[in-house]
Amino acid sequence: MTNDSQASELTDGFHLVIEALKLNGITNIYGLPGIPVTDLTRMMQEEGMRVISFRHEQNAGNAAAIAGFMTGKPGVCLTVSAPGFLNGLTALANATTNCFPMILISGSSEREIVDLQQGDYEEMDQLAIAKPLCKAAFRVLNAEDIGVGIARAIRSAVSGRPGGVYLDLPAKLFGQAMDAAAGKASLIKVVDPAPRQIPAPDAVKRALDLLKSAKKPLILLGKGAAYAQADADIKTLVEKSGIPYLPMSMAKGILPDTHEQCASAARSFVLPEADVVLLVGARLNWLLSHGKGKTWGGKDHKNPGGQKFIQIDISPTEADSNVAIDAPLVGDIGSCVSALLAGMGSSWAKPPTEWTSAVAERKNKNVAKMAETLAKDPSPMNYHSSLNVVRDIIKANPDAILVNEGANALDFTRSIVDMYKPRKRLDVGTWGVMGIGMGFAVAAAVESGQPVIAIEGDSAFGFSGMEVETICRYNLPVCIVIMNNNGVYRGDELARGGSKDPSPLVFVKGARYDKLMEAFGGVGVQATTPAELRRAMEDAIKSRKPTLINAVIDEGAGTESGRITSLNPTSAAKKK
Ligand code: OXT
Ligand code: ADP
Ligand code: MG
Repeated sequence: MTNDSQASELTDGFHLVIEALKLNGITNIYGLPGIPVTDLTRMMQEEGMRVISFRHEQNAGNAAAIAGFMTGKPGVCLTVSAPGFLNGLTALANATTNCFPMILISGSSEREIVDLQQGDYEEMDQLAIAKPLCKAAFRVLNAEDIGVGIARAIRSAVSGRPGGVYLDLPAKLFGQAMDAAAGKASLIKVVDPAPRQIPAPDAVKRALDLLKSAKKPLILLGKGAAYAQADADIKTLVEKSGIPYLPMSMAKGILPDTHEQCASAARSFVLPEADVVLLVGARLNWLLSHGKGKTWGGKDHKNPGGQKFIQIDISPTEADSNVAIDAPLVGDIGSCVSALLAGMGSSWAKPPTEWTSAVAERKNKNVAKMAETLAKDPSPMNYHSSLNVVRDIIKANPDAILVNEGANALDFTRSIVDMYKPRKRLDVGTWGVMGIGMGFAVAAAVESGQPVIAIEGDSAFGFSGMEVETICRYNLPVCIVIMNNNGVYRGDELARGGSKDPSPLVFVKGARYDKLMEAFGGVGVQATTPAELRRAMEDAIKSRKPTLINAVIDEGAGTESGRITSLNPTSAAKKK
């Protein structure tokens, strides 16, 4: 046989990347094309992948990250080199901070030119820059290593504590040819990418003994509990134990917020009063005042309140990061919760009624107070009267996904709008970052097919607003409601020092964000009353047409930084 007759079929880097992703069930790509990945996006589409092309990489990255949170599979963002890569990096870092599994795949310039700093097109040592901002970072130089590179990226993103992973693919890799059969054989289908981690029996016993000893126990559910998709067992744990529970923002809906054991409306009562707190996928970071200080009944911000903590977390080093954890339970939430359930047996004693009645009393008082405020109909609308409408719409459409960002627009929505199902509330998360809105909304619609309602502060919306074109282009069932108060926190602030410029905190008054949606063929509505808002939201849900409602809010209704005013340095200094 001559060499010619043996000529084998060839494949290349482009196709190996595509096949490796598809082999691992990854079919949605969030990205932005350009050198050197333009053809990759075309070929991905040709090969049956869904490529969602954005207007800015940060939004594509946020979309990938939240797709990871929603599905438990890594969301993939694809960017061009240097500037595109950097635009995607904020989302990668945010994914890592929030424990969302995501892979940022970026094209890059040629190693030999970058390393000698000879000024290549979009030259940058991307791998080195990404490393401190993600769980793991890899570069693939040879086509035969693509399978390993993608397998390592997937495993790193979803195993243990989930997070962001960077995968660097230099331009030259894509065109590299190799024997097709050898190429196929080099790909890896990752087996058991997020292995269960079973907690040790003695740790389970320690946790149960502590929980049993409690007079005023509390369960705190975090977004790790939502991510873990152990919804049925978590519900059983809460109900079987009879313990009041408090959901963190993105854990709302694991059990319906209307559940009788939900203590959201008694938050500032239960935290300092509880004696034993079971943390399920929630960190004692700033959102929980680091487990100490007045929030927990401590004397001042340096002192804990004397609670004992049980912490379920997949990361063994999370325990003791802020205060002592008396019973760490290391493992995946599904396995830990089912081990607790098994250990509780059939005769678990519910908490003393003095405790559950006290919680119920405080809760009912706050719920009644809230109902009174929600019933008011001021003109102009305020956060309460407009969000009362959103509350009804979500109640009627519990499968809809709620995306939420802003300061007042965030905090009021969290406390006013009840959630009924898990992983339906997606928001600014651990960093309180603005700019997640449209990326999250796009991915939520793409991944779930459900209607998406994005409640956006007018400032928050500005960070990703251009993606309304993306929403229209893909005809996604997204209804954006801009809580338009003409500014950051408030719209009524005046300039200082006799300046002719506006205050740094205000925007153009009476802006018509609805026109922005109309520019791309979507539905734009101006709403100045709750009735107008309700009609527009109902139409949007029914029609599934991209819709933007400019909800005009009293520009003086908000407070500085919403509920976290005390974190501003001037307020913090005053308190000392
Ligand atoms: O118990 P009490 O009495 O205390 O009452 C509580 C509950 O019991 C009660 N409650 C209820 N009552 C009755 N019924 C029910 N169902 C119920 N549920 C609750 O309500 C209260 C409050 O409850 P909550 O919310 O649970 O409790 P609390 O004490 O607030 O919880 C504490 C926290 C810390 C857990 C919570 O506050 C929280 O999760 N906060 C998150 C805050 C956050 O992340 N904020 C976003 C960042 S702010 C700032 O940084 C902004 N920036 C700067 C910037 C950022 N972030 N990013 C980037 C990239 N660049 C710049 C900017 C630019 S915000 C912002 C824009 C702001 O302007 P916008 O126009 O967008 O928005 P507007 O403000 O609307 O103008
Ligand atoms: P929240 O902001 O809602 O309080 P955090 O992001 O602070 O939540 O905490 C989430 C925690 O959940 C992280 O410490 C993370 O390690 C943990 N976690 C995520 N997924 C799992 C899982 N499957 N099993 C156990 N712990 C998990
Ligand atoms: Mg605003």
